[in-house]
Order: sequence, then C-alpha cells, then structure tokens
Amino acid sequence: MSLRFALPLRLLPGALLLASGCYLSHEIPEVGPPRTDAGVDAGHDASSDGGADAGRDAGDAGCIEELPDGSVTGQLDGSIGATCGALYQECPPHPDPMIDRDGDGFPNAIDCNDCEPGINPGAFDIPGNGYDEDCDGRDGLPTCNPPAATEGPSVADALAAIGLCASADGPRWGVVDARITRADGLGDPATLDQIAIVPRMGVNQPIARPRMLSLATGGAREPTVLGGERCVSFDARHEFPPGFPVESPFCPGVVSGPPHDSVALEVTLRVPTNAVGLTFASSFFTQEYPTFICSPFNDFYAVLLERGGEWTNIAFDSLGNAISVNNGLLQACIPGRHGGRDFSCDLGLGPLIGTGFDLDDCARLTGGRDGSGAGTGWLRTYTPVVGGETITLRFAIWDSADGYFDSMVLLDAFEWVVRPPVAPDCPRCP
Ligand SMILES: [Ca+2]
Ligand SMILES: [Ca+2]
Ligand SMILES: [Ca+2]
Ligand SMILES: [Ca+2]
Repeated sequence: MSLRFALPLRLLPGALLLASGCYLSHEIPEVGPPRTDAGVDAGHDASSDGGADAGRDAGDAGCIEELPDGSVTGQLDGSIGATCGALYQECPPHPDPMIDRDGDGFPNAIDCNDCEPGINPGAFDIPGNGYDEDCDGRDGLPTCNPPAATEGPSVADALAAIGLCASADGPRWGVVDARITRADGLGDPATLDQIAIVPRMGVNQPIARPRMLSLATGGAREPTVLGGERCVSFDARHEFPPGFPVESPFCPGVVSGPPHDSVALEVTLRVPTNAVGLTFASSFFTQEYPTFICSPFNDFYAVLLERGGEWTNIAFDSLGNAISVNNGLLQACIPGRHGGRDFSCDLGLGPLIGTGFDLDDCARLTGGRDGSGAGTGWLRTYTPVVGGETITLRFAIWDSADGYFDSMVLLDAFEWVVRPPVAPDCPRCP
C-alpha cells in the first residue's frame, strides 16, 4: 500500500485565507526564456565582443547601458562588454618588481600588465578578445568538462553542471569550497536523489549545453527515470535559512509553514578582480499549483548570498518578492483563478511538458482532482559583486508546511559579468 493512502487529506486553502482575500491579479515583471542568440545568453559570448553576455548587448548597438545596481530576477536589460576603442593600454617595462603601478594589488613581477587594473592573475579572462587578462599566457578560459548525467552527483560535478569548475588556486578566482546541504545549511539533505545532473527536463533543454542541475523537494531527475516523484515526502523537518520566511504580498495574511525536504548547493567563491556582477539562469516548478496557492504550503526557491557574515536572498522578482508558490512569477500553467488570484499563464503549459509537473500526481492527497502544477519558465538573476571579494552562494529549495506536492528548480549558466574599460566618450543608450 502506498504511503499516500495513509495520509490525511490536506485542507483546501480557501479556509486559510483571511477574509480580505488576495488583492492583486497577476502583477509580474516581464519574464520568459533567456534569449539564446544575442541577449540573456549563457556561457557564450553571443556578440563576440568580449564579455559573457548578461543582458541586451549594447556593445553591438554602439551605446552603453548601465547594469542594475541591485539584485534582480527576470529578463535583464542591463549591458556589459560595450567598448569604444582599445580595451587596454600597453604598459612600458619597469625595473622594480615590487611596484604596483595600477594599484590592483598585484606587483609588477607577477602582473602581466601593471598599467591596467583589469589585467592580473586574479582576473576573469574574457574569451576571444585578444587580451590575456588573467596572465596565464593565453586569451581564454579553461573549459568545464561536462559531467555525466546522474543523481547524487559529487559536489564538483554539480558545480560543473552549472558552469563553475575553476578552483581558486593561488591568486586565481574560482571555487574556494563547496558542499551539498540543506536550505538551513545545518546538515545533509534527506536523500541525494534530491540533486541531479540532467541533460533535459521534459521539453526544457539546458541553457548552456550539455547539462544542467536540478534540485528538488522530491526526486530531482526526469519523471521518466524515477517514475512519478513529484509528490513524495521524505518527512525531513528543516529550519528556515537566514531571512526567511518572507511572505508574499500577493497573499496577505498567509503565513508559510516550516521547511521540509530541503536541499541546497552551497559554494564559496573568490570573485574575479575585474568582475562587477554574476548571473545564472533558473526555472522553478511546483506541484502546489493550483490547489494550494495562497496557503501555508508555500514552497520556496532561494539563492542566499553571504558576504562578510551577512546573508541576503538574491533571487527575487523586480518587485522585491522572494520566489515561491505564492509569488508573482508563475507563468507556465493552465489559466484560472486560484487563491483569490487570476493566473493568465502566459507561457501556457508548454514548459511543464514531460517534467512531471504536467501531471496530476498529488490528486489523492486532496481527495479529488488537483490538476497540473506550474512553473516560472527560465529566469535570469543578476547580482552585483566586488572584484576580488569572497562570497558564498547557497542555491536552496524547500517544501513548506509538509513534504508533499514537490517543487523543483533547474539551474544553469552561471556567468561572471565583467565590464572592460569603457572610453568616457562612449554614447549612453537612450
Ligand atoms: Ca599591478
Ligand atoms: Ca594589472
Ligand atoms: Ca581575454
Ligand atoms: Ca510542497
């Protein structure tokens, strides 16, 4: 007999709402799949002008846009890589090995261009621009060897799946430390089946092929591999990570239940000396839609950033709301009015097909038909960084209030955002 039959039926969320109900209809920022040709591209310099593209590439348009000065998730319209003229000046030799003429912290003896702070052994080497920014004798980066598709991967393979494989050796940028943990960082997840490297998830292909990472509050692989694993509980009660819970303004009065079945990938990184930001792509799915919208079963996906002992969430929409079942980013779904809110489901059911979130896996828990789940479609998060600093990122997902009606997030295409020197007379985009 399945465990599910032994479970009590869930309360329908209508009974849990305050009388005022939810007052917003689907006010969301414009989001959708990252462009793969010349926009929110992943891992490749689509414009061939240098920087890894993290937004509309204004370099091709002959003008420069500013990046946002805070974290944002959605379609980025910031720009990098725009230049007007030579990227770097030549540097005449100097007899003193210890002098640091450009003040980048690297003395003349090991700084291959001691007149340009954007060039030193701690820099990110922008591929294909003809300059050896990281002083390793060549223009370009070592490539990540794609890990095999597997569940319960090693930490190194999990990082490689999203494009992080450099280690912070000596003065170089890269991974200082990493681990697979829970949302609260206090131990191991219930099972390593909650983390997987996948070549696809239903119709969803990696942004940076050939692999991406899946984190889930149930099984993390495709449902065809493990069967219907979108409604399982490992009955693992966890703590909230720092700063949570954060309640959604779309569901006033609703209080999220405590975390269950969480899993997280945590990585400490030394930031390249010439980086100004980092970005990554993510796609969140939940089986809590539609029945448990605006209820305590408000599963979360969060990316916590630690800097100098302070933790902040950087994965939130342009309205500043954390990404959860009750937030405003669910766009892949069947339209309807749920939890007092209207869902227009602009992406249709398409991104859910073959993910298991297109199925009615949890209907038995509600005593009737529950319907398909929902997803956000691909999102891209950007957050500013300080060159040379050390930060920790914790990519985390958890069930709220119980371990059933699972949620999942696909992660891919981690990139540093590097802004090469820009001539002061470069035109600004209108
Ligand atoms: Ca120097
Ligand atoms: Ca330098
Ligand atoms: Ca380069
Ligand atoms: Ca759940």
